[in-house]
Amino acid sequence: PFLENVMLHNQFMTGEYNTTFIDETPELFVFPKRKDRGTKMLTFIGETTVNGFEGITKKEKPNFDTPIVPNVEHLDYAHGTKQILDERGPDGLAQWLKEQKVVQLTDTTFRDAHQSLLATRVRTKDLVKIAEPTSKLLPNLFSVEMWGGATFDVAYRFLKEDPWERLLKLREKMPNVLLQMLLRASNAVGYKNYPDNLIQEFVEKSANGGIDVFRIFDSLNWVDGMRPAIQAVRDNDKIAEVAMCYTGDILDPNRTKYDLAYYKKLAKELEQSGAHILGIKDMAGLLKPEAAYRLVTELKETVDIPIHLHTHDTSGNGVYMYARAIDAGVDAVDVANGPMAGLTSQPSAQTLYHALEGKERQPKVDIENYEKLGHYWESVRQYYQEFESGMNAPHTEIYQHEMPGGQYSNLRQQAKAVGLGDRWDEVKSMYRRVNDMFGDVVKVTPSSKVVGDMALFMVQNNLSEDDVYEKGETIDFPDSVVEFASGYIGQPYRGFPKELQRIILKGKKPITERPGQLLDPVNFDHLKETLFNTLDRQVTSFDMISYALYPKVFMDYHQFYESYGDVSVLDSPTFFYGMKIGEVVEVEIEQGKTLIVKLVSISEPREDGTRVVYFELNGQARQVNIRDKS
Ligand code: 3PY
Ligand code: ZN
Repeated sequence: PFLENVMLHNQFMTGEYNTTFIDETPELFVFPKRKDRGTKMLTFIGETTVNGFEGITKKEKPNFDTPIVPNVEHLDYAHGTKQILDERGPDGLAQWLKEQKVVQLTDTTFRDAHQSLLATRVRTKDLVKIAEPTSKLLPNLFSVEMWGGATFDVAYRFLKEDPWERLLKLREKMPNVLLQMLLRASNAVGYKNYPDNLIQEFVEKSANGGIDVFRIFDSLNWVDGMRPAIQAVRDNDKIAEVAMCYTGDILDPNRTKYDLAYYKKLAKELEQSGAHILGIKDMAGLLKPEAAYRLVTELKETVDIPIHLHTHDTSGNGVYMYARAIDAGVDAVDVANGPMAGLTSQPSAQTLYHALEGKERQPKVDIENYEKLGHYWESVRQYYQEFESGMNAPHTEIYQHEMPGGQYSNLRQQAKAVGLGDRWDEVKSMYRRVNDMFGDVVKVTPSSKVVGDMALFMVQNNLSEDDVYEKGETIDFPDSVVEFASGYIGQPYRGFPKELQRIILKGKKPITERPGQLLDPVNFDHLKETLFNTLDRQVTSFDMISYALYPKVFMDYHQFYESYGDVSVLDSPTFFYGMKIGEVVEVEIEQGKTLIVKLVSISEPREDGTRVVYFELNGQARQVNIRDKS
C-alpha cells in the first residue's frame, strides 16, 4: 500500500516531488482500511434496484443496445495539436492556428453537448471508452472540450465520481489533441467568486492534470474579473482563450447597448489582457448568420490573435451561421458529434462538413470516422434518456427570451418544482423583462441564474415590474439577486440600474472592487489538516481544491464513497437502473480484477420496511438489506 500511496499521490503523478517528498508527506503512511468493496457495491446496486436513482422515474431496467467502440488498437496516435503546443508553446500554437487555411474544429461532445442535452450527466466510464478511438480517428481536431463548466460539480453531486479522475484518464487516452475546459474566470467551476489564490491553485492543478486550453469568460463580460484567471493560465504556459459572451443583436438598431463597437472594444481589451485566442461565446445561440459575418469580419480587423467561435444550435441556424463566420475568416468553431448535436447543443460536425462541401475552408476530418464514433454516441445517449430536456424541435423563441442553452431545461424543471409548470410561458417572458429591468445584462452562468431566480420569484409571487418598484422595500429578494446587486459577481457593463439596486439592497452598500480582492485567501495548510483528519486517508491537492470550491458537495461525496465505494466502475445501465432478477453483470473494480454479480431475488418488505436483496458474488451467495423508500 505504501508504494500505491506514492504512485497515486498527486504530486508524484504530476512530477512535483523531490527527495524530501517522502519525509514531508505524512499521508503516504496512511493505509486504506480493509474494506469490503464487494458488499459496498452490492449495497449500491441493491439500493438502486429497490429505490431507483435520483432524478429518474423508477422503472425496470430497459434493454439498451450495446454501444460499439471502434477497434483502434492497430492505430498509432498521430501527431496533433498537443504536440504543436508542446513544441512551440502557447504563442506558437496560436500563430499556427492563425496560419491554417481550413477551419479548425473543437469537438464538445465530451462536455457542452451533454451539459446542454442531458443535464451534464454523461459518466466518465462512457467518455473514457471512446476517448482513445476519438483521439486516433480524429487526430486533426483542434481540441476536445471535455471538462469544466457544470461537469465538475455534477460529477460529485449526481454521478458520485471524482472529476479529477476524469481529467487524468482522458489525458492518458488522448495524448495528441489539445484538451480544453470552460473556466468561469473568478467563479472557477462554481457559481460565485472565489479568492484569487484558489483560482491560481485550480488553474495550476488543472494544467498539471492535463488541460491545455482554458476558455475563460466572465458572466458580465467584465474584463477585470477575468484578469486573475488569464494570468494564472499564462503562468502555467497554457493557452488562454479569453471569450466575450455574445448577447443582444448587432443587427437590431434598437439594441444599442451591445453593438459592434462594444464587441470591438472588448475584443481589443481581451487581446491586451493576455489572450492567446479570442473566443466568441454565443451561449444562447443568439448570433444570427449575417451578424456573425459582420462581427467576425470586423474583429479580424481589430485583433491579431485567432478567433474561436462557440454557439448553441437552439434556433436551428447554427450551421448556416458558422458558414457565414467561416466566410468571414473565423479560425475555429465548436461542433459536436451528430448524435449529440443540434438543438441546445452545438451544431453537428458532420452537417457542417457536408454543408461546406466545395468550399476551400471545409474542415479536414475523416468524415467516415466521425460517423463511426457517432454510432457509439447514438447508443450511449439512450442510457441518459431520462435526462433529455424535452425540446424536440428548433426553438426560435430564443431570440426573444435569450436564455442560454444549458439553462432552458433547468429553469423549466425549477419552474415545475415550484408549481409553475403550466405558467412556463409567463416565466419565459418574465425572464426577458427581468433582463431589461437589470439594464440588459449578459446572461450566462452565474448571471443567467440571477435573472432566472428573479423571474421565477416574480411569477411565483405574482409581482409585476411596478410592484417591485412600489413595494420593493417590503420584498425579500432571492439571495442570488441580492448578491448580484451587491457586486459579488462583478460589475455589469454601464453599471447597475441605480433605483433597482437601492431597492434590492435596502441601504446596504454595494462593492465596486473585484470580489476576489476582498475575500480572504484560502489557507491550504489548514485545509489540508482539516481534511486529513476528516477523511482519514491521503489528501491530494485535488481534494483540497474541490473542498475549497464546494465544501458540502465534496463532503457528501466523501460520505457516499465511504458507504458505497467507487461506483464509477459500474456500467451506466446498472448505475442508473440497478439490475433485473436473474441478470449477471461484470464489474471491473480495478485493472484485472472483476466481480461477477448476479441478482438472484428480492424479498417482500419486512416489518421494519427493509427488503433482503439476494445476490451471487463470484458464485458465492450474498445478501444485503435495503430500506424500501416507496
Ligand atoms: C457554463 O458555464 O457551464 C456554460 O456552459 C456557460 O455557457
Ligand atoms: Zn456553451
